Amino acid sequence: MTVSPTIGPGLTSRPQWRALRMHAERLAGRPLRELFAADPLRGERFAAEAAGLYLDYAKQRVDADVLRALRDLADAVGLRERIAAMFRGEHINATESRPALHVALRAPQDDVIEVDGVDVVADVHGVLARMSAFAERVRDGDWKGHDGRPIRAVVNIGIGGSDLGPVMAYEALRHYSRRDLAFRFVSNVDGTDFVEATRDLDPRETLFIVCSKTFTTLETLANAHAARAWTLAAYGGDASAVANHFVAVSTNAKEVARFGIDTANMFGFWDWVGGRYSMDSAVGLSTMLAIGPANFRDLLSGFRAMDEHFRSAPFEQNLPVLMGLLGVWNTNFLGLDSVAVLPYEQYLKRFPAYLQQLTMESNGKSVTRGGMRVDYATGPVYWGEPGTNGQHSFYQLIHQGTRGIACDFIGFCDALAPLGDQHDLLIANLFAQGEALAFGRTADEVRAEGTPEALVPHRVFEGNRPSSTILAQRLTPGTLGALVALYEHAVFVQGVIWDIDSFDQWGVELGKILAKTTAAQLASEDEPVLAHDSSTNALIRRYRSHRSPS
Ligand code: G6Q
Repeated sequence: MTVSPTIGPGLTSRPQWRALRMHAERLAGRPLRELFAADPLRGERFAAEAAGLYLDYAKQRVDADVLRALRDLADAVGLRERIAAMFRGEHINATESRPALHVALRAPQDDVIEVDGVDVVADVHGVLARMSAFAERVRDGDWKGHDGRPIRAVVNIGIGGSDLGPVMAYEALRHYSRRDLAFRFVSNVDGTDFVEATRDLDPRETLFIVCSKTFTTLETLANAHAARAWTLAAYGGDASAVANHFVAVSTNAKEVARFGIDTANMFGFWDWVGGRYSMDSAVGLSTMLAIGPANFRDLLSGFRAMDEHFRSAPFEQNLPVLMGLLGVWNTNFLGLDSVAVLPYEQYLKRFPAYLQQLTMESNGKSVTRGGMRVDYATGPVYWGEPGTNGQHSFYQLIHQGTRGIACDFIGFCDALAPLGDQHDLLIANLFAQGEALAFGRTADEVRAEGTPEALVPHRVFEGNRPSSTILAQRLTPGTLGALVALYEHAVFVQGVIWDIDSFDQWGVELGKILAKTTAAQLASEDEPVLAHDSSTNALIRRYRSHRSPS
C-alpha cells in the first residue's frame, strides 16, 4: 500500500506555520535569561523522560505557546497517522516504493507486523537466532579457522550504513566487549584502510564479515577481494579456506554465492531496512560478536522501549516528537542551520559521525514527497566531537561566532571507567557549557570582574544559544538502543513536517555510478577520449601522466 503525498496547502502557507512565524517575532526580544527569570520552574517543566533518557530542553528558545504551536503543526500535517503508517509497514519510502520498517527489527517475538500481507517478525527472530548461535560458536572458540585455530580477530568490511552503525556500536559498547577478540572496521576503498586494519593480524585467526545490503558496492567488494587474497595467501591459495574465514551480511544471496561465500554462512535482512537504519539487523553481527547475544538483546530492548514510547506517548511528553519539533523550530524559525552533537562520554566518540549519516542522508532533501521544490529549509548540518575535547577547539565559534548553532549535549550519571573525580569534572563541564551558552556574560558582568574597558567587548558572551541535554544513568546496550531510536524517530518527525522522503538517498546512489566512467579512464592503457569539463579532463590527464608505475 502506498501512502499518498500530503494534499493541502503548502507547508509555509499553513496557518500553523504562520502562527509559528509570529511566535518567532514575539520571542526575538525575549532571550533565555528573561524566559528563565519569568518562570522559576522552567528547568523542571521543560523536560521529559522515557526509556531511561532524561531530556532537558529548557535551554531551547521556546515557551509554552511555541511548543503548543509546534504540536498544532504536527497535528495539521498528520504526524500521528504517519507514525502509525510507519509501524503498520506501509510504503512510507515512496520514491523506492517500500516500507521503512526498522521498528520490526526490535519487535517482540509475538508481534505481527506485515509487509504486503506477510508477517516479518518471525523472519527477524529467525535471523537473530542464527546470529546468536554463530556468535556463541565464535566466542566459545568452536568456530575455527581453516587450519583449526580459534578466531581472534573480526574484521567488518562495509561502508556507509554497513559500517557506521557497527563501528559506532562497537566503540560505544566496548566496555561490554570481549577483550580477547580484536575488532576492526574497513570501509574506505583507499587501500590504506585495509592494510592498516590487518597489519598486525594473523589471517589464520581472522574472520571477515562482508557486510553489504546489495553486495554490489564498489568499495566493499574491492576490500572483500583484497581480504580474500590476503587470507588465501596464508593457505597457499587454497580457496576452500574462504568457508572458515568469511561470512556475509546481505540481502543478495546470488552475489554472495558468486563471491564464493557459502550462503549457509550468510545472515540476511530485507529491503525494508535502510542502510542507515540497520545497525540492529544482521548488520550488527560484529556488535553481537563483540558484546554477546544477551547484551545484543538488551540493545534491542532499548530500541523497543523508545519505539513504544514514540508510538504511544502524548506529543507533549514524547521525546522524539519534542526533539524533532524543536529541530524544526531552530531550523525554520530561528534560522539555525547546524546542530553540534556533543557527547560527554568517550565511548560515544563515533556517535556524531553515525548521526551525520542518519540525519543528513535522511533529511538532506529539497523536494517534497510529491516532487515539488521546497520553499523552506530542511535538514541541518550535524557534526560534533566528544566533550571536553571540543571545548578546546570549535566551541569558541559556538560561544562567540556570528553563526547560530544548536547543541545536543549527552551525558551519563555514572562513569563506566571511573578515575578519581574525573567523571564529576567531565559532567561539570557539560553543565557549565550549556549554562554559558544560554546565559552568556553581559558587559556589566565582565566590567564587574575588573576587566579593562578595551577588553570588555571581547569578553562579552551574548548567550541565548540554544541547547538540549540528554542525561541517562549509564551507557549500557539498552541506553544506546534508546538513544539511537530517539534520533531515528526525531529525524522521521522532521521529515514528516517537511513533507520529504527521509528514507531514500538518491544523492548516494549517484555517487555509486559517477566514478565508474572515470575509473575506466584512469585504468585505460590507451589515451582515453575525455568528455568531462576542462578541469576534470586536465586532472585526469595529470594523474595519468604523474602516477608512478605500479
Ligand atoms: C544508507 C545508504 C548507504 C549504504 C551504503 C552501503 O542508508 O544507502 O550508506 O548503506 O552505500 O550499501 P551496501 O550495504 O549495499 O553495500
